[in-house]
Amino acid sequence: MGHYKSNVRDLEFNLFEVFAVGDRLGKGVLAESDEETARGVLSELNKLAVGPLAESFVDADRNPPEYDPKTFSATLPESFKKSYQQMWDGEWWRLGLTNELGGFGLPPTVQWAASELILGANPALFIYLAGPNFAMVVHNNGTEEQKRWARLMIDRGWGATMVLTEPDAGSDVGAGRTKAVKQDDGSWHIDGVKRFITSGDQDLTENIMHLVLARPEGHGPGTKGLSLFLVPKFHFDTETGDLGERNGAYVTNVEHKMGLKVSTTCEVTFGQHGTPAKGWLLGEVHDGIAQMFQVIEYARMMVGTKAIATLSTGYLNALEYAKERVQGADLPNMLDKTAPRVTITHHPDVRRSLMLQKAYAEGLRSLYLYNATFQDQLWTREGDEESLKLAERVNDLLLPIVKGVGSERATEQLVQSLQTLGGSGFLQDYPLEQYIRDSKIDSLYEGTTAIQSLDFFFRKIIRDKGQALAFVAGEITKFLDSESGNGRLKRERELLKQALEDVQGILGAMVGHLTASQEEPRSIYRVGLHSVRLLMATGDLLVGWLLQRQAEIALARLDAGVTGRDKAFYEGKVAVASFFAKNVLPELSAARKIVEAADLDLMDVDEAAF
Ligand code: ST9
Ligand code: FAD
Repeated sequence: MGHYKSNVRDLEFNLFEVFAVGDRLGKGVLAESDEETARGVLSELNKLAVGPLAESFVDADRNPPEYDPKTFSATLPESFKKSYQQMWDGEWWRLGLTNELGGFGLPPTVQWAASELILGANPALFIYLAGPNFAMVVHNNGTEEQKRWARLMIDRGWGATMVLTEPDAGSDVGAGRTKAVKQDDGSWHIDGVKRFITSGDQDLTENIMHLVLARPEGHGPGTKGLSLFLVPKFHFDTETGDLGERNGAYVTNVEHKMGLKVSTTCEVTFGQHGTPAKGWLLGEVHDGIAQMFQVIEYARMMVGTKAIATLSTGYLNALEYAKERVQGADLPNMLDKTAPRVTITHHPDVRRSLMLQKAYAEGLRSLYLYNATFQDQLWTREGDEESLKLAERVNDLLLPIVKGVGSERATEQLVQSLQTLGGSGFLQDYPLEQYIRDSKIDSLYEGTTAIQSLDFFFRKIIRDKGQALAFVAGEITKFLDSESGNGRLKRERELLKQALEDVQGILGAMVGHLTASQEEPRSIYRVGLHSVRLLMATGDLLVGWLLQRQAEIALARLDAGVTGRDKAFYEGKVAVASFFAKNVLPELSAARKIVEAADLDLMDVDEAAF
């Protein structure tokens, strides 16, 4: 068996029992798909994921890409290329595309559920598959001519990159200095050095389309002065896609990293090696940051899902080990030196840790799929303008939680998964250490957690005037007020109600700090000191709520008399919801007290005193 342990049962439970995705299928743009099609896709992809895709996961880590400075090129390990080819040949790249561009006609919920399988088995494979999806952004924003290029990108299987970061412009993208100079033929010459560019070079595809942010001469400062340019690695015949001359965008370094090694992270130098780096303005409009955010939104969802996928397989590996590892006596018999030895699942602390891992793995899976239900509505365009606008707002609100909380909790809980294996977890015989190394990046790229938390507070709550948040809070309140569950999980509902009040309390205090900053500008530091706390607390609230929604369905199934594996599955759903409510949600009251008592002491500490 390979390293990857998927959880298709839980994916299907979320899709068809919790979020009733089946009701959407068979209509409009989803006319060609029904529940059976969706289940079939998951089942087929699962076979590929646990087998051929997972197969190169370890080898590609131990034999990372090689960079040749003479040819400015990166070569990937053969094992990985084989996995990629199998994924490509299976046409899985169609999964995220609209019908118009050759997609499977499945909604985002099913797309993301399927994506989890690739992201859990071998995340870099998914990342190298960016070409078709980025082509969709080119298609949506491009001129008629560029729409044709988008189709070439898809038909010829080109790779693609998103190029924002520079040595002095990381979180602060607007500090970018790479410039663009207009040419008489309508193209632009790009000049500058970008760093940390994922998939900047590889030998999987014949061409790579770089989506580059650069500042046209004379444009103003900050992100608003940036425009988005299409810069191919090779020029191409715009009718046939046949390759021409090499363009002047060269990979001048490939980084050596802690993890996710097979995903190349490149320095890309534009226009500084004797050949101009020619680019074309996307859509012939200067709207670069907004256009790039269409890519970023997709990538942030991907990064959160990647982290959660890895956490899930980490937990399932730990669980399998714990069920077999015999060590020590049962605690009540601890003084009896002859007592039978038990598997470590008998030890309370191992149980506590495993249940917490399960809570975050399954609760966060439910969260990214809940987020995707709003993307479904945007995909099908069902509902009136107002409800579509709301779906957009709620999607925007949830994205930093999926990305920020998903990655932080995955990092934290994967360390616990490793801990479950004791010393063995530290060995490369098990996948846990690689999971930790490969997923650490998720809290860093696509905007660090601090950036997600500022986005969440300032843009997704304050600028939104709390509308999306009020909708989600309303959904939780509806759940709290409903009578289902026959009075069971009553205590858990009370704890959830308290958690909702605590998050509202945290937010109220932060809005107060923000308002106070109009009189006392330094008060805004109080927001910055606690924005990550707010993000994480909201994540816990949503995980607690979604686990209880799942438990409610599970109780109904149990009442109906399910047996065997289903019985165990549903009992697990009730147990995990109850555990999370009792063991995690009360911590939000402490978080609230901290934020309500926020002061500026920390900001007054002299740097020398750190
Ligand atoms: C990176 C890549 O890290 C990592 C991995 C790449 C992998 C990609 C591969 C993807 C895989 C795909 C595979 C598909 C396969 C499918 C197959 C299926 C099987 N939402 O607040 P302001 C916009 S890349 C939307 O003033 P500042 C908006 O236009 C590097 N838009 O910002 C706004 O204007 P307005 C990632 C937003 O202070 C404008 O920006 N780097 C949002 O100027 C200005 O906004 C980062 O992420 C939003 N949330 O700049 C940088 N926010 O207000 C992180 C802003 O008028 N830093 N806009 O609407 C930040 O995000 C900063 O907050 C900042 C600040 C740069 C935005
Ligand atoms: P900095 O911005 O210097 O941040 C350092 C620390 O300061 C962080 O903890 C951060 O949270 C904190 N910080 C910074 N600003 C603030 C603030 N205003 N408020 C609070 N805290 C703050 N970029 C691309 O363009 N394309 C890619 O394909 C790509 N792929 C990547 C792949 C890898 C493996 C890596 C490591 C990076 C990649 N990046 C890519 C770049 C990535 O998006 C940035 O590293 C990230 O946005 C953070 O920028 P930075 O590294 O410069 O850190």
